[in-house]
Amino acid sequence: MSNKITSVQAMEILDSRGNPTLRAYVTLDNGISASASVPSGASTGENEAVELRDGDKKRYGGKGVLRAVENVNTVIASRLIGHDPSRQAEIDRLLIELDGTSNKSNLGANAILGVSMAVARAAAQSAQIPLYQYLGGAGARRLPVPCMNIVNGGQHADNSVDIQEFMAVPIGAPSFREGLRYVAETFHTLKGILKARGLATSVGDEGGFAPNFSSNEDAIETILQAIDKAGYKPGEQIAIALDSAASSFALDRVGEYDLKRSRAGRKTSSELIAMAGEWLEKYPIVLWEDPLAEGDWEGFKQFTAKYGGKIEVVGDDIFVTNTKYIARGIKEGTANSALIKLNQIGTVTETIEAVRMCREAGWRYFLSHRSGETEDTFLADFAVAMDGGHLKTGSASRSERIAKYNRLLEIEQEIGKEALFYW
Ligand code: 2PG
Ligand code: MG
Repeated sequence: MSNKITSVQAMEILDSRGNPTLRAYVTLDNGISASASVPSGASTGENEAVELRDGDKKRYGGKGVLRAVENVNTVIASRLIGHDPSRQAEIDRLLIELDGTSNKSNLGANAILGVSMAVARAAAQSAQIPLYQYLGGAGARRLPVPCMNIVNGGQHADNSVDIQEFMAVPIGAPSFREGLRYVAETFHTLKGILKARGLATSVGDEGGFAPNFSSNEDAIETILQAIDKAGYKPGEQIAIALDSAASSFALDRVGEYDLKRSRAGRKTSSELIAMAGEWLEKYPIVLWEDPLAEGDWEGFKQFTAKYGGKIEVVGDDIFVTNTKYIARGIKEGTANSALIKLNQIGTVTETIEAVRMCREAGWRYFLSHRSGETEDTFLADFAVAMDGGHLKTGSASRSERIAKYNRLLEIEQEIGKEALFYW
């Protein structure tokens, strides 16, 4: 029996940085009601779908989202009422048409995505199946390897580190639960090492430590030390993944960079690529996201030609979860994987399309949170549904990150013996 949407509403809430974001509510004629909250990035790609902000400096420094809330309560609500929530693709198409722009700047990607996710949740609840199964089908049983961001730098911290994210990846763990334990223990051990060195143990936006290391390499070497001290074999049980977020240290001229924070100086794309080669020789790195900036398609291509046979090369800012840019990347050999963030593109259906494109090209795809998050756990279910085998959702601190890990533990328990987990 099909159900109908009877109400669509939104409100302004706060994200993990204390900035306003949008929560949407969808109610059905069978009494079911579901909500979803939208995350927000700091190191955003230029071509991301547009978050609609009020710009009224008297409220939250202009970051309020009351206009986006209003768009949900009026235009969006009147268009969706009466529709069947299980027709996700149709609903997302209506939302895209209603907005009428290519980057969702009219109604706001925050307004559109909140509703799109809440619709999926309401439909799953109506079908009485968990969200990961509703979106992923009966075969959805692979838990993602948690790439835990235990050191934060770049735009996510005020420290001496240029690379934005240093992740510990439990490649040798037998299950999600054990993998999470491996990297959480490494996080705690790292804290002890930092303390002993007199370095700060306060955390950055994604919950990783953010001390002033003497260099980017020092951060990696200290993490390797922590892995070892926690009782794990670096490279065998726990490997390293990096997100350079290189757009954040790129100069205006494409192909030129300045590693200012660590005082490593200016570098060209070729020099950055050569430096990466040295690190790949020395350190057990299995994945490298945004090693070059979003405009540096040529540098990306060279990086992938050199190292793509050995590691996963992920494009984030350069592809922005948009099939238009992913298609170009596939054609040009720009990377071999795409980062997937729901709010970069703005609807559930378009995000699934991006995943499908990667899969069909034999690429990997890496599911991701944003640096500004909420307690919403949609991402956890979505990662299992998309069957990508890995995700990043922050460190072993800050409840907005832990909420996703806890939901994944729950899903693993629910799937039971049938659960799969492998790198
Ligand atoms: C990234 C993300 C998430 P932000 O660069 O991959 O870690 O950061 O949400 O700030 O864009
Ligand atoms: Mg990134």
